[in-house]
Amino acid sequence: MPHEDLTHEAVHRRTGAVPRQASARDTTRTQAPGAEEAAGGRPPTTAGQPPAAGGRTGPGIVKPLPPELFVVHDTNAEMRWEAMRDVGFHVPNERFFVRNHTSTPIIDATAWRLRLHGTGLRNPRSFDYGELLALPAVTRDVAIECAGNGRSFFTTQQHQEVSGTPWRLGGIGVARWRGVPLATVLDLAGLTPDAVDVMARGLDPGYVSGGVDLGPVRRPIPVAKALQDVILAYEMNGRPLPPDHGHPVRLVVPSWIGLASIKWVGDIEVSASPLFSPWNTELYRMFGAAHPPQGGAPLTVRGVRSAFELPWNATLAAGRAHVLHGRSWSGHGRITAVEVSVDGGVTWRRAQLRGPHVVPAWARWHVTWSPQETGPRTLLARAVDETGATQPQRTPHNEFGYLFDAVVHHPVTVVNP
Ligand SMILES: Nc1nc2c(c(=O)[nH]1)N[C@H]1C(S)=C(S)[C@@H](COP(=O)(O)O)O[C@H]1N2
Ligand SMILES: [Mo]
Repeated sequence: MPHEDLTHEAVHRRTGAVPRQASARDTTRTQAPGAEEAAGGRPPTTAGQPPAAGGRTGPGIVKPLPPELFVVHDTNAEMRWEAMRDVGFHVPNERFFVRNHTSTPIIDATAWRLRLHGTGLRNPRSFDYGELLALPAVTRDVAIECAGNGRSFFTTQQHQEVSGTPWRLGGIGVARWRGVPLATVLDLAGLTPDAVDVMARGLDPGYVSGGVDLGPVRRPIPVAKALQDVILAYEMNGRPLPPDHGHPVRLVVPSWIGLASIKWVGDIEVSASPLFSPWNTELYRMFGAAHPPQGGAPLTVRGVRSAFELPWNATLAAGRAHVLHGRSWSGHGRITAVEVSVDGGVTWRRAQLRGPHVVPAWARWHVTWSPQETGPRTLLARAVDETGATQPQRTPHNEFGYLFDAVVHHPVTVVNP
């Protein structure tokens, strides 16, 4: 990409007006320098199954996806919220949602290298797995949530057309991540004062969209965020990262959209000029009538959301007390209050918050409900966080259906016991 283009785009990006098509075209040819090297000289194999007789392929996910725990959407697997009932604060690795642009690569940690390079480093260098594990580690409870979580409600609640995976609310999970602060490895690689962007690249197969290979999943984050709280994680809930969640090493970017938490990291580019990829120009930005004509700024912090730990269309017996459990979360700050309505939003009552609420994770709550009459009901939950951010009745439309934060209408049926 010629330098003038970069400068030009930098100006646009800072004003939230990255030209959509031009930038996508400019970046599609970008190769991941050293991606093969980073994989230890061998291209990783992937979990994508060979096409079956009917030409159908598997989702490219390694772990079992039992239908009582997951809803599979193409290459992705959504967690069923009822699977969190009677489960603790963390989502077990076997139940954690999977969002893959392509398929899970199988990477040999002993041959793996993490290569740091770019104009923002004085001392570009590599780390192998053992070197990374030997560095001082941190452990944090952090949610990873897809920017598209809740997307299906644009259609079902707001009767609007959007494109992308039709998640309900199961595109989120909280795990206890252990790894090395990204700041530590950037420091060891001689981060320069004029570095502005840090872009990790995945070792999964390139993402093909509309017949164009967009290359490996990658998306820059500003140096300030990279130094603040980002982790190069190698453990998830006390176990080595499972293949589907980024083995051997992934980024964990607290409070930001899940895309920023790049899995299967092979190299990290640190640049003294702004970096671009299709994932911060063409994708993961707001487009549509409610947004700037050139598109909104690349998405970062997630909004407020709430979910019941109940099946969709759950049945509940009349004349009994039911404890309705749920969780709420926000990328902006601590959840301070949750209200629940069992009559479609006519009346609301306070839910009881319980247990810890670590800011980049979620808060658990419950209310008791004794329905008397049988028939269909709509349950609603809405949360407020410490910044005053709450859940609106409607989310302004955007073409890709990102960041649906409106109150979700959860259907249940009250039946005779
Ligand atoms: N290399 C790579 N990293 C990736 C992705 C991907 O497809 N490839 N998907 C991203 C998206 S969109 C999300 S929401 C999260 C999902 O993380 P999980 O699959 O561990 O739940 O990973 C992110 N990191
Ligand atoms: Mo995502």
